[in-house]
Parts: sequence; structure tokens; C-alpha cells
Amino acid sequence: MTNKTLCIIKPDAVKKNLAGQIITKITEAGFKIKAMKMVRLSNESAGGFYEVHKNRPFYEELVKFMTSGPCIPIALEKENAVADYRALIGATDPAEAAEGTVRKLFAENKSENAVHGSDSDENAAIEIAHFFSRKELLENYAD
Ligand code: IDP
Ligand code: MG
Repeated sequence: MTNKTLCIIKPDAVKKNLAGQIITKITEAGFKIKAMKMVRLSNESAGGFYEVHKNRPFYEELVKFMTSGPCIPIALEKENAVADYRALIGATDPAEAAEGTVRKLFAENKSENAVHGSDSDENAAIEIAHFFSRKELLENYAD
């Protein structure tokens, strides 16, 4: 699953009605949308997704935030998707994010930071499978 990455438009951005503007930034940067849905995550789903952070002090706050309202997972495709998408969204903390990045433009703070991005090809594959069934992916990835 190289050239793929997972974006999530997080609950803060969905609540602020920023989904359209964020998707426009992503598609203008050359990413293709391969699958997308709006979902309200359960504690189990959000907890599982962020399992790698379960010993970090912010884990509980993160799960609470990610379940606070609907979010929009989007499977994206582009050459060099993981690195290019992380460059597009900017640093985890919007205060440290470069000018013009999605987090600089739209994020509140280091916790409520508007979007998720995969950090490796391997994790992109795992994260895309977390949200999209085999059937959805086969249909959407057909061309
Ligand atoms: P990333 O989203 O830029 O990859 P990670 O370090 O993987 O950043 O952290 C995952 C998510 O956990 C962040 O996007 C953010 O929502 C939250 N988070 C990370 N560090 C902190 C923190 O120090 N305080 C509160 N929330 C944090
Ligand atoms: Mg991360």
C-alpha cells in the first residue's frame, strides 16, 4: 500500500465546518480521494486507532477528543503520499506548524489539531484498514 496515506478530519474541524476547505487544500495539493466517510468513533475504535500512544499522558484526552463528535477519515493516494501529506498538514502543534499548512490555518492547539496523518507506509495500510472494509477498498481502488 505505498503511495497511500490516511487523513482524518478531526472532530474540532468538522464542528467548525472546515471539512470543505481542508479537502480543497488536500486535493489542490494533488492527492486523490480513494475512500471517505463520516463516522462518530466509539471509545474502542478511537482507543484502538491510537493504541501506540496508550502509555502517553495525553492518551485519555486524545480518545475523549476523537469521540467528541463525528470525524471524516479519508484514504488518499499520491506519489510519496505519507511525506507529502505530512508536509501539507504541518507540525503536530499548530504553534510550530509552517505558514500555509492545514494545522497552521485551521488547528486550535496541539491536542485539537484539525487533522490526522499517517507516519509511514506500513501504518497507512493499517490505518486505512481500520476505517474501510475490504469491499469498500476493492470497489474504490479498482481504477
Ligand atoms: P501527529 O498527529 O502529528 O502524528 P502524534 O505525536 O502521533 O502526532 O500524536 C497523535 C495525536 O495525539 C496528535 O495529533 C494530537 O491530537 C495528540 N497529541 C500529541 N501530543 C499531544 C500533547 O502533548 N498533548 C495533547 N495532545 C497531544
Ligand atoms: Mg502520529
